Amino acid sequence: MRGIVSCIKNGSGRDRTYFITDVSDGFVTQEALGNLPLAIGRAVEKKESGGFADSGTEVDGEELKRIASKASSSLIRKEAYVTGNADIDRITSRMKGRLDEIAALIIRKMMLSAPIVVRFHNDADGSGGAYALYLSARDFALSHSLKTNFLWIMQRGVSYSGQDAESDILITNNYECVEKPLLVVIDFGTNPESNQGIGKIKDRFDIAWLDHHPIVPDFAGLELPNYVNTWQFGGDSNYTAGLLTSVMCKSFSEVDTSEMEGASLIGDYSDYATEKGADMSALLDFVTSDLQAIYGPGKMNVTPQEIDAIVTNKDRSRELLEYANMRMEEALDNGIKSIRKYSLRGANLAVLDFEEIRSEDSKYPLPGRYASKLLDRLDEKGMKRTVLVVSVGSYLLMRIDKGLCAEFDLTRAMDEMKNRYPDEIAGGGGHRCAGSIKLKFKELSRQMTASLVGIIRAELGPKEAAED
Ligand SMILES: [Mn+2]
Repeated sequence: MRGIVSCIKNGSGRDRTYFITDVSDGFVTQEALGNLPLAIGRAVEKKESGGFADSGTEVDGEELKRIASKASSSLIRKEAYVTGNADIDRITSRMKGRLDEIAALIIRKMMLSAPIVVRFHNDADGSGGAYALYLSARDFALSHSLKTNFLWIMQRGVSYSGQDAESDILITNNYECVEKPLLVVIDFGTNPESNQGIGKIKDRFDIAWLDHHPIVPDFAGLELPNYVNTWQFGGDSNYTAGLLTSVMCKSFSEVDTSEMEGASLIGDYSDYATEKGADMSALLDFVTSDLQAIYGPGKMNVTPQEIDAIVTNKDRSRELLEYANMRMEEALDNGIKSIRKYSLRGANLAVLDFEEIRSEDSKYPLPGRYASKLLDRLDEKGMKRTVLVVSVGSYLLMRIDKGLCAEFDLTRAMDEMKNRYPDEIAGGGGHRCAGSIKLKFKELSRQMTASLVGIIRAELGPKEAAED
């Protein structure tokens, strides 16, 4: 084999790992350990005795990138992925060109062993997308004999901060490659709070950003060449980031990711959700939120490799699912006991302080998913036509029964709150049936909950107070 050094990873001490790209015989990469004094772009020959020898020639880095670009474009699959849901497939066909470009970018980085940092939101949607990318990339790397350098980071916040950018620069500083590193962002960050992070990273990394959150004005990511958001293509948040990422992967891989697609739709309460992926969704929610319960104390990050180890172990995943369901049931029972109820004209209002019932050390269940489940549970218990307000930290989450939200639009209550309390409210968003308000300080929670309750009661008719 004759190859070119495309990437070098500097280990601790003096050890270096060389990633060698063979362009003569298809496009494969190899890993070689040792203290070869080689630089990027150096051509090497594989020795019969093993290892590599310097061939004494060099290849221009630009030339190598050009060859890799051509090779990656030629591997993009022409046909668009079809799910069978006409609405989804229509949006997919509009995005195909953009998704192909992102797919080509990802596989080019893989071909040159450049570091790829994947940051994904820690819910069923974000982690489902990351898991789909992991399986697709693993399959692609195996079938093309590539050595890749993926780094997976689970994102707890909703923005890509300056600190995130600094951390990504630091961890990829160990690599010296012919190509820039790649940052892949899945299911978060479409807001101006990400602008600082984007400013720091955009000249040092290529960036592929896959999201489905409503686009906020002044968000700097819109300028990025590989920012893709379903809202730009006539879609909305129902087309989830996990689905978007899975569909993008279909441009270079045929690996079945339908479970993750279904899980992402269920996890984000998409209108496109079916029964498909229900267990995967519950499992991903649990695995990504209560890391301590699964992996022991001090565990902060979870990678798709770890998710895969659980998913592919039937006994372990069944056991975890049962445990997760039991924990959810407990939290719902406690929630039902702790809510405050108000009767309105032809409707109900339920208010819950989630901090009171959620255990301190555990992040499970996630508040958004919990609020939706609690609303379903109230309905099952005969409390129909309910508006639910759940306060947690500096957030007020709202959910309305589907029948009732045809008559009462939650965005009206949110707008009213923003108008009345511009100094207290940092932001908010959602739609007719579900939404959230972010407060500037969590200490405002009680006062703002009371105001929101007042607005809803005024809107839906102040019946004789029947508080209990
Ligand atoms: Mn999402």
